[in-house]
Parts: sequence; C-alpha cells; structure tokens
Amino acid sequence: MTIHFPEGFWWGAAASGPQTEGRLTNDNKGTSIWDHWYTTNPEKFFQGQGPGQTTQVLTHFQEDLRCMEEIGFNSFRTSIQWSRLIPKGRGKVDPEAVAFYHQYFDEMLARGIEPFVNLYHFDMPMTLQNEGGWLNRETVTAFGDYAKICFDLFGDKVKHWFTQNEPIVPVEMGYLYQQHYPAVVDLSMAVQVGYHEALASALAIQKFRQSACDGQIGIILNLTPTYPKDPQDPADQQAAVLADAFFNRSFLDPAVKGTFPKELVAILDDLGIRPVTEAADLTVIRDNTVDLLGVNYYQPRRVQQKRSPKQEQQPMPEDYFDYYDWPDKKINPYRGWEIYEKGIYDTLINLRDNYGNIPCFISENGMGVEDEGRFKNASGMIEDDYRIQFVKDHLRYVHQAIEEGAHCLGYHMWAATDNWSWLNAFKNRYGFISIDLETQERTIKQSGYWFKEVIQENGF
Ligand code: BGP
Repeated sequence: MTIHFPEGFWWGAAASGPQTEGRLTNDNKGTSIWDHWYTTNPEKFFQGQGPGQTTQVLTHFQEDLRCMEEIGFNSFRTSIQWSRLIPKGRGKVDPEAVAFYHQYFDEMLARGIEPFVNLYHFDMPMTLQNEGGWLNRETVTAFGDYAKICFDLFGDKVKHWFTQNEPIVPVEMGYLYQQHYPAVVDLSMAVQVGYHEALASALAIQKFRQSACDGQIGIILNLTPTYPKDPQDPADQQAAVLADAFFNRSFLDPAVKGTFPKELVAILDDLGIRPVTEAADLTVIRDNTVDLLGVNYYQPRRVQQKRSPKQEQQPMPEDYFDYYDWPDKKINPYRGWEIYEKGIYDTLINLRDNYGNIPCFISENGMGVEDEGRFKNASGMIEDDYRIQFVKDHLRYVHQAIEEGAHCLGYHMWAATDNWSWLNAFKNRYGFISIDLETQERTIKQSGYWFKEVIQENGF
C-alpha cells in the first residue's frame, strides 16, 4: 500500500549547536557546561572525545547543507549556542558568532531548506552555571534577554523558533541521574530547575510576541508514552499516571495549556518541595503557551505499581512507580532503548484528544548504531537498511495518526549527519549522512537516498 502525507509536509532532520559546531582556535565562544565538564572529567566521555571538535560545522556547514539539499530536505533544525552568541551568557554579543549564524541560515535558505531554530539544547553558559544555572531565578531573565537578541538578529530569516529542546533532560540528567553537569541528586533542586525552565520558555514566548517577528514559536519535548504493566489494574494505572506527570506533563501541560499537572503539584506539596515562585509567574506561563509543538519520540516508558523498597536517602520520582521490563520488547542494543513504533501514534493521538490537537511535528526520531563502518559497501556508502526499516515503521504510524485527525505537520529525523552525543560522544551514529572523523568527508547513507525518494513521492 502506498501512503501519502499532506501537501507541504515538513521533511528534514535535526541537530544541535553543541553537538555539531565545534571550536576554532582562538574563537570567542564562551565556555558551556559541556566544555567545562570535559576539562575537569574527560574520562566520562566515550573514548575521551569532548565537545571541542564535534563535526566541525563551523567550517563544514556548506558540505552538510549540500548533502541535505541533495536528499531534498525542505526544513532543518539546529540550535544557536547561547555561549557562542553571548560568551558570558549576558552582556556582550560576539560579532563573529552573529556573522556565522547569518551565513549558516543564509546558506540553508539558498538551498531551499527552511531553518528551524532552537535556543537551548542542554548548553548552559558556564558563567551562569557558576551562579546556579537554572536553579537561579536570574537565569530566567538572562534567557529572556538572550531570546530577544536572537529574534532581533535573525527574525527576518527564521520563521520557526523553539525555546528549548527536551527541558526535562537537564532536570533528570543534571539533578537526578548524573549524566549531565552538575550531576547532583536532589529532587527539590530538580523541581526548581524544571520550574525555571518552564518559566523561561514562557518568558521567551512573551518576548517573541512583543517583537516585530512574524512566524511561530514552540518548544521541543521528548514525549515518552507511559504504559502500565497491566492496563486493567488500577494500581498500575495510577503508577503510569504519576510517571507521566513527572516526565511528560511537567512540561507538556505548562507549554500547551499554561498550567501544571495537579498530580505533580500534590506530590510536591506532600514532600514540601514546591518551587520558589513569584506572584506574576503563573500569569506569564498561562498567557504564553506555544504555537507549535515539536515531539521527539524514541521509546516508551513502561511502569507498574511500586513494590520495591523506596530509596532511603532522598525522595525520587521512582518512589511512585517501579519500572516494568516487558519481556517481549524489541530493543536497539547499542542505545539500550526499546523500539516501539506504535508509541509515536499513541503520542499524536494523545495530543489530538487531550491537548486541543495542537499543531505539532515529529522533531526527532531515530536510531543510533555503533560501528556503522562495518556496513560500508565497496563504493563507501553505508548500507543501513535497519534505519530505513525503523523510519518506515514509524512513518506508517505517523500517517495513521494523521488519517485519524492528528495535526502533525512534518517528520524530522535525528539526525541529519552523524554527530557528537554528550557522554556517548561518537559511540552511536544517527545520521542520514555519515562523517569520516579523520577526513571530515560527508557521505549520504543508503537511508538518505531512500528518504530522498520518500520526499519526492511525499510518501512511500
Ligand atoms: C535526544 C536529544 C539529542 C540526541 C538524541 C539521541 O534526547 O535531543 O540531543 O542526542 O536524543 O540521544 P543520544 O545522543 O543520547 O544517543
């Protein structure tokens, strides 16, 4: 059966500044938490590869964009690095950074690729982190100012803006599970960080609406549909409701509805860890919801009622549910993530039914595979038929959701090119375009050529 997507569907892929740009000797970029962490703890990063080089987009962006044009992308998301544009997080804007982003966006537009631009992808400037980062209320103000500077500088070129990528990740990874700097474990700090991020997003949206910019502004959320072990069991159901409130609705509700989930607020009240707020905050959040939602979908979350003993040292989200390891799951062994294609459909249907069918698009979906060089054919192309299968299987469900009325406007893969993945560095490759790290040569993979046909046909 051939499936067709709506006219004007966004086809493309995503990346982020910190995972691709790299550094030049003597550039003016300020230190981000990633640059800092690598200097203090390089052993944490896979094979000791840090954020300094990544895929050298600063000097190779034309080649990347040439490949994307060849595949036929009509849109591409990346992020501005706050610490590149404003090296100290607030104050002086670096003219070299301004020139670079103008060139980058111009080159996209010249190739018929619309820039989708995100403002924050896990990359806190270190000067602000030293003052507390997202724990500090002042960072919210600094983020609003940074957002306004971006709208003023690039608003004539960029028509799709995003305030943050996966704001739950700095909360979880920085303040609960120790995969991002500052790698502390403290639920009350995590709550304050999340609250400030949600407020900062709303503030940036307010600045956007006050600016002369046209276009749309949204947020990118990693929505992990939460399934109870036994859907008929009320205790398992309740465990799923609470896990969903912690990890999805904590940002989805304020971003789309302008409110926080009551289940989460009740837990925080019970623990006595409501975040510190100011009187006008809730009005700012209520009045500045998103135009558009980017949905990153990789894996579901499966839970069951809490039976294991509670962590004694301090409260954790896992005090309210246990994870459930579904024996029949399919897994991507390189990343350890379950592959469950129907999750993308369930997510889109949830947005249709419970979030006013907000306009949305799949902003990330993809499969990281280790040691892809082994799939290279004689002409040097990586034959990644597993990735083609992965995308096809997810696209079928995206299509089904659209047929059933979901307001999904596009599909972006993670990622356009292979890139640097935080602590995993270059362990797993995600791109439609491979990069030889020695030579910086870019080569379109088989999946990229397959995607080209999908784009030409607007379906498959
Ligand atoms: C998302 C992030 C991306 C990217 C991707 C793949 O959560 O938005 O930045 O990294 O996941 O995950 P990883 O790089 O951890 O394999």
